[in-house]
Amino acid sequence: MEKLTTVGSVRFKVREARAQGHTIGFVPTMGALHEGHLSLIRQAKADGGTVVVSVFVNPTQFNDPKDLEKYPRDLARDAALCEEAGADLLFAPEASEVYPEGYAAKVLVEGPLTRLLEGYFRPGHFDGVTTVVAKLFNMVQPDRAYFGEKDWQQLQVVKKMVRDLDMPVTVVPGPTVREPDGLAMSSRNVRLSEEGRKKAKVVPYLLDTAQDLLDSASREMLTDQGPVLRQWLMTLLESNAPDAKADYIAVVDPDTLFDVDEITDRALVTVAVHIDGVRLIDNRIIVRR
Ligand code: PAJ
Repeated sequence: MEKLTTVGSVRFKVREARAQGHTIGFVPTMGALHEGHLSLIRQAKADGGTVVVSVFVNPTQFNDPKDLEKYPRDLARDAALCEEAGADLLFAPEASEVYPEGYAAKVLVEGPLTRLLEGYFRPGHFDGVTTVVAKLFNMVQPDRAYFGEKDWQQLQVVKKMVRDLDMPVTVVPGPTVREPDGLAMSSRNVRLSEEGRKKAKVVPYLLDTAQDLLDSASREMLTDQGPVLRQWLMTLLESNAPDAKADYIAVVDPDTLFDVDEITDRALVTVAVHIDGVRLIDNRIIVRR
């Protein structure tokens, strides 16, 4: 695996790989790699061709400067993990390479998809994500780019950007990887205290319970299961983790992210909860049976 830091060098290496007849799979990350990231790299590897991984803690997507400052960074460890998972090229540019002095362009997806949920609670976040992902796509020019379902809304926003701007890349989703107790892997989990880590189990518990609740709502022929479920889950959070604070618990259409009332086939349950000073997000598809 080769480590690259400049746009010029990544372009050169990608061009070389293409000349050898390889397609390009790309996994953008902010580092602090865990099994969630590594599963995307392995997925990319399994699809064949050359696999490029980027590690770049993108300053423009952090709406909270403290969050950016506290973001864990360990490039040597990340490089070793990338190599082990099968990456061919690691692209880890400095902030000045991505946003040189005087940089002024932005790529935005407008509308409810970026205003709802994460967009509401983290203003400007998705503008930073779409700008950096568009730039990374231009730098790497991948055939396929892999994004985790853990960040469901991000995945939908990136798909929309690609569709609306006719970007020649296929967005490939990867399933959420979880700890043995169900907590979704996240670079922020290391910030949880021992106590907080135990409390965090409430998040996957809520998502699992959501399916059971939908099953009983259907048996009782309840209508408006969306708002009913949301209320039940809110109550469940309050009783199981009284000091946790939910930014949102929502039952939405998986594509548009609009609240759903009647669940006719499937819905996405998505949550953002502050536990022990750490903001955790997670989601799960539930199905009407
Ligand atoms: P980051 O949080 O490092 O995540 C990189 C990729 O890994 C994203 O596609 C994310 O959805 C995926 N991922 C994270 N945790 C996962 C898990 N438990 N299971 C499966 N996939 C998981 O998301 C970003 O970085 C940035 O916004 C980025 C797209 C790199 C733009 O800066």
